[in-house]
Amino acid sequence: MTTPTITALAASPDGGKGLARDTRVRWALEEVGQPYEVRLVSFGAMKEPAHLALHPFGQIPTYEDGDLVLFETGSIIFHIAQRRAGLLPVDANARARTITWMFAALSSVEPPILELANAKLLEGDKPWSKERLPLVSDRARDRLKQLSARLGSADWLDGGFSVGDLMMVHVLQRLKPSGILDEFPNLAAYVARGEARPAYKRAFAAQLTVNTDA
Ligand code: GTB
Repeated sequence: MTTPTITALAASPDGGKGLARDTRVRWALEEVGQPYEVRLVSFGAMKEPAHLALHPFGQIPTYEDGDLVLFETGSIIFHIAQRRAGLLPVDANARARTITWMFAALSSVEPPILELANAKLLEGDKPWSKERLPLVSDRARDRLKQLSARLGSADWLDGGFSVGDLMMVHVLQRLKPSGILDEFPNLAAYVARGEARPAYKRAFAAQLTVNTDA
């Protein structure tokens, strides 16, 4: 087996809070015990032909393993989970449900959270921003209410910890500064459970080193 290489930002705008998406890929690799290498790229280099050949949208992370080049964290993490044991259940139906949660994190939960982050970061200075923000916050809140109801008092979304939880926890982390996550104590505890995993701690520490070794 070769050692895969992922790309990450040379300097993440969050200064090492683990919110850039290489962290979720690092976490998956740590969970399955797969050693990996990291190539750091600047915002400028991501838009250059060499990186665009790996990632059509000029983003990180990418994943290279021999002849295989992948982009999109959903695809990368699914590939990692399929290759090595630990993140996907063996039972076929449980596996299908886990994959469903991974898609749910990316397709149904991440978009309203990103919308809120963008409304604050990119549109905060627009004259209509103040009026729009409550609507965008409520959309994220509504989705979390539904997720909270489904999680209930369970530790994880479907049985034991899986790639569905890994993706969901990383997606939810982005909401922390808004205070909305804390409105749902079971979801806040769910995120804290994910962050307490040794594999997460290793992934977090690795990205932090990049962002503090200037
Ligand atoms: N759908 C893609 C995936 O899941 O892989 C999205 C990838 C993506 O958006 N990557 C970002 C990127 O390359 C890096 S994470 N952006 C550059 C661009 O689009 O030109 C970026 C990031 C930084 C900081 C925070 N934060 O502070 O909250 C969150 C995310």
